Amino acid sequence: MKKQDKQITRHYAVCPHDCPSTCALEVEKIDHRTIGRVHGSKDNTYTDGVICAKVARYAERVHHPQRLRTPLKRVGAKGEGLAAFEPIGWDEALDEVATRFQSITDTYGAEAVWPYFYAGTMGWAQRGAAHRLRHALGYSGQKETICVAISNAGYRAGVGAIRGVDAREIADSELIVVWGGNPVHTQINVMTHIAKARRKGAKLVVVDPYETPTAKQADLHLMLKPGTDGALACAVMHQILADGLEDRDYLEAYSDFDDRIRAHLSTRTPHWAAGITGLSEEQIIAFARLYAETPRSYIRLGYGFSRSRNGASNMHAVTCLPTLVGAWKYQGGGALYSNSELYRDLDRTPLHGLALRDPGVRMLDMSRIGPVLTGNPQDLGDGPPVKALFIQNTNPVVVAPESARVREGFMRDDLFVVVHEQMMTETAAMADIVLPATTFLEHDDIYTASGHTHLQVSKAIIEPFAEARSNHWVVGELARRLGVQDELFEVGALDLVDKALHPGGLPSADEIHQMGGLDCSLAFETAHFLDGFGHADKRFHFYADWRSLGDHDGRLPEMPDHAEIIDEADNACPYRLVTAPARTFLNSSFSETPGSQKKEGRPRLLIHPDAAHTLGVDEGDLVIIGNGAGQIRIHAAPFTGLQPGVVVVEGLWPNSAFVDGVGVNALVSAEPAAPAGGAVFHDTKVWLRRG
Ligand SMILES: Nc1nc2c(c(=O)[nH]1)N[C@H]1C(S)=C(S)[C@@H](COP(=O)(O)OP(=O)(O)OC[C@H]3O[C@@H](n4cnc5c(=O)[nH]c(N)nc54)[C@H](O)[C@@H]3O)O[C@H]1N2
Ligand SMILES: Nc1nc2c(c(=O)[nH]1)N[C@H]1C(S)=C(S)[C@@H](COP(=O)(O)OP(=O)(O)OC[C@H]3O[C@@H](n4cnc5c(=O)[nH]c(N)nc54)[C@H](O)[C@@H]3O)O[C@H]1N2
Ligand code: SF4
Ligand SMILES: [Mo]
Repeated sequence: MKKQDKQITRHYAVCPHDCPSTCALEVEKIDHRTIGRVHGSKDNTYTDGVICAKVARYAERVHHPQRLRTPLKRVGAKGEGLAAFEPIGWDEALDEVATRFQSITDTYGAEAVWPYFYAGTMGWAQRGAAHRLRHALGYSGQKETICVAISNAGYRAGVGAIRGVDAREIADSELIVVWGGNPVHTQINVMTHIAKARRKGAKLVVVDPYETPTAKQADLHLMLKPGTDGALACAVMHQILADGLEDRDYLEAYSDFDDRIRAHLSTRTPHWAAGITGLSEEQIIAFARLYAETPRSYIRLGYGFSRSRNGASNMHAVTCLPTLVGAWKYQGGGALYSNSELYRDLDRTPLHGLALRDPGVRMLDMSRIGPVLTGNPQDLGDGPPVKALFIQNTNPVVVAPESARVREGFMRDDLFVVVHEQMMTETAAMADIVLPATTFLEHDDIYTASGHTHLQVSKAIIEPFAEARSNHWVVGELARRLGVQDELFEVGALDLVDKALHPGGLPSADEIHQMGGLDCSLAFETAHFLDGFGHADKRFHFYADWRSLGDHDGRLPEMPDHAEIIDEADNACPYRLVTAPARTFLNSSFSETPGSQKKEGRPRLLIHPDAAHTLGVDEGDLVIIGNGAGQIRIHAAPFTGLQPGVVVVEGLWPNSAFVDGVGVNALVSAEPAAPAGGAVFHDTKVWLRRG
């Protein structure tokens, strides 16, 4: 044993990234500033000792030579990176931010300031910091549409609540259907539990437009066209009804299924769906029979398949399946999309500063940050233009749709931008003031999980790097300078967490930390909806009430169906583009770490060999991908695992990683999906040309 190894201690922590797995971690601490390897905790029955490779080598990220060390003020041009900035002190930085926010408020009104955050950390105290500042000062609101708005609406339409069957039950399933998600990339722990079931003989079906590493492992891969899951689900239901395999007693007791739905589905044949999905009738029928004849069937619903204009309707159609066959009744049966409503007892009021909120303040759609910053009147409503941005935990210059417009907005000379970050991201490079942020290893927080059932508290393991400070601290300092007097800004992060735990009778933050997490799983009856679904009538709804979920234009079909509102390929744009998550990035995070860069290589266009042949391109040749919104250049990677009309770019790479410095979100539309907004990252028609 090396001398140094003796000093290594192991500490419990929680992965803060926007990943449904929210893993319980064991972090090797080398000294008060340094970590070693990160491991999955064996004590947490969902994590079960397994984590992804990118977080296992977190030392690469937390000790990255380019971590931001001090506050910075931009003295050079926007977008040029570190060289355009000079270090300043915290007081000078915070004073300047407060002065500018105040003068903008005095001139244009408080709504001209827009705190903008997302999912860099999922911890409630740090992530909610921007909300607390917003509500205390009447700054513009943020419609949170970039990730779960579409999928939440689709799941709620049928089930009536955002929770599902405990994923640990997958071990007892006989059939697992991974629908529209790629857990090998995006939440590895699902695969751990699937492996347990498969050792007992369970089958795996994957529904995905390309042959992902998850699909590679499947017994059956349904490689459909993007945006056509509603058609597939309807044809499966058609076949189940035609074969008489539906659970009539269950439907009667637990749903609003009736003859009108039956008659509607009788027209949604496998032949009809084959034409829409590009699958064969035989595949659809085989899947329908396998599904209906396996009682313990568990559908793990991904987010991916909801990121289309018709995504909510597709999500709803798929949730009808376990209801039609009564799979919800069985151990290891039913479905899970997200458990985010399991943690009802955690009080959001202090975490988001809701008691300070003025409901009259305007809301701006975060997915439309491009149109918002470029002054689109429909987006701004009757409020002022956005004159200042305060950004924490997100990298919109890379991750948001219509990135050319996002960039144009950030380039405005009259926009004052503050970015609180760990790294010099492409968003930070556009800022006037950059503030250095701590990582989860340097601050405290509480985490809920969408993929499992534990509430967890994580505490700092090492000292803050250089002058890095937490979101909570920064917001507290700004609030004080802006004259806010409220204890939410004065207490420590875990005191704030305690304020959220106490009203619901939950243990304290310290206690939850000591326990290594609190399992909030529900009793079988409730988790499986045997005591009723989430709607007032306690039934599952085959009839979706989209209006109540925000669809005032009637864009979505009431019954499960294929809604023809996607960006359908045509002569001018004959291909459909999917921009799926890469395995060793997490959204735009980790694209700076050497391990991830080595694994991912460079941005690649996955394209069917026949399509590549038509274009006259081979492996490594340049291709231009374009549509009405813009064009990008990228290297081709011919790949047989997709339909010839579909192409895939995995990411999220920085825009600068692309040949012309223009990234994939330049092609993605910011048109809000029905019923209530949401970014349509996988719903894009494009043309291709040899580059
Ligand atoms: N490694 C890694 N992990 C991540 C992330 C990451 O970027 N990288 N992102 C994190 C975040 S923020 C989230 S929200 C989750 C998302 O996790 P997932 O639930 O996996 O959803 P997505 O990652 O959006 O999409 C995954 C899959 O959806 C497929 N897909 C796209 N369109 C369709 C469609 O129309 N129908 C069907 N059936 N499938 C479709 C894509 O081909 C892709 O394989 O993952 C988290 N985990
Ligand atoms: N083309 C395409 N675009 C997508 C997607 C896709 O599938 N395809 N997925 C979309 C989805 S699902 C999502 S959720 C969004 C997510 O997009 P983002 O929310 O931007 O996600 P990240 O890139 O993981 O995190 C952003 C930044 O947060 C910083 N950060 C982490 N922790 C902290 C902290 O404690 N404090 C501060 N101040 N900063 C911190 C990180 O350094 C990182 O640069 O991207 C979306 N964009
Ligand atoms: S990114 Fe996801 S899989 Fe990886 S450690 Fe974090 S929660 Fe676990
Ligand atoms: Mo997300």
